[in-house]
Amino acid sequence: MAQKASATQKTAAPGLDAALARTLLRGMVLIRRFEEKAAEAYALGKIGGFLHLYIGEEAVAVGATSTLRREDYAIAAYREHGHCLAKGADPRRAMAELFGRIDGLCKGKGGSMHLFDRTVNFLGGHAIVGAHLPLATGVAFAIKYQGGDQVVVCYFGDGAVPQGEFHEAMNLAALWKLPVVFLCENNRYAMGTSVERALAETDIWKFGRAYNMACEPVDGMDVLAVREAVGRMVARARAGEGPALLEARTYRFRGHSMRDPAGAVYRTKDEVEKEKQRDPILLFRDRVQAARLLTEEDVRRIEKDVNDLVDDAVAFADGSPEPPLSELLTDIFKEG
Ligand SMILES: Cc1ncc(C[n+]2csc(CCOP(=O)(O)OP(=O)(O)O)c2C)c(N)n1
Ligand SMILES: [Mg+2]
Repeated sequence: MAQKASATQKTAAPGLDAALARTLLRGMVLIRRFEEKAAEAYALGKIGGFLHLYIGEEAVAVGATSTLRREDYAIAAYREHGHCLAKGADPRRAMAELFGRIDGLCKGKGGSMHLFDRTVNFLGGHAIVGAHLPLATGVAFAIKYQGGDQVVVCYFGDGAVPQGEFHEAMNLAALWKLPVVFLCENNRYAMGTSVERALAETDIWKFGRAYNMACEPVDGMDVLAVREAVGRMVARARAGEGPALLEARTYRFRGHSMRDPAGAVYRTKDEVEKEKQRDPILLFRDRVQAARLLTEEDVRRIEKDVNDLVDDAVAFADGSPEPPLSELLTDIFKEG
């Protein structure tokens, strides 16, 4: 009995039970492992083009998605493997897309920056910084126009904030009370440019005030904090109370892309090491173990299951053929 009481106390998160702890931990471990394997495959020349890793930021996509229904929408920029997997995409088809193979989510024609999965309402994967924010507002407009009750979560980086599209999208969303949650992943850099060098106001959440929308910062390394904040904003949006801007403070442990593997030119070693102490997976793992929601054995099993799943995804991608020449002119928008 005494043990039970102390376990409840240490949980310190209302509604967190073993099943939810498992789901959140597994979701983050899956993204981490998927990307570690993708980095290996990239080094082996199996993935062409760019590859931007989300490692370090997993708590944002997993915490946010845990508040969504399957029919809700998510839309993201080009560092989107995590958001796509969190929304429920099949890791095999996601990996095959990175490999440029026919069984990929977009038949191998989109690649790493253009994952898209209509079956789970994941709307991309957008490589032009800031360009998907007006799309998110447009989707939210369509939902309202059609009388639906879905919500859109729009992930974007700090690098999109000085863009005009950010402000246009926020203004219309607020003016028309649209069901969209703008979720800025502030990892403090846009390629090699720090937010201090790019933004007149570095507390990004405060831009929400200018557009009369709910806004606040949230610890992006704490999956439960993200879940709590996004959950509240999603509930408001679903109830017709309009959009929100959240600033998740996070950090990418790797460089901008595989062409800048460590991001060592514009960040100090000390800074990176300090941030790694706040690894969202380790923090959450320790927390749920301390609260006795999961045992060490449970954690090991989750890691093993995920490793097997990702190995299988790589084998699937490897075995999938390249798109045939006949696919060259399909899926292309053409008027008239
Ligand atoms: C309109 C536009 N300008 C410039 C670029 C080149 N570019 C690619 S990624 C990037 C940085 C974006 O940083 P951020 O939005 O913070 O996302 P993060 O990479 O940190 O996830 C830039 C400037 C681009 N893709 N689109
Ligand atoms: Mg950034």
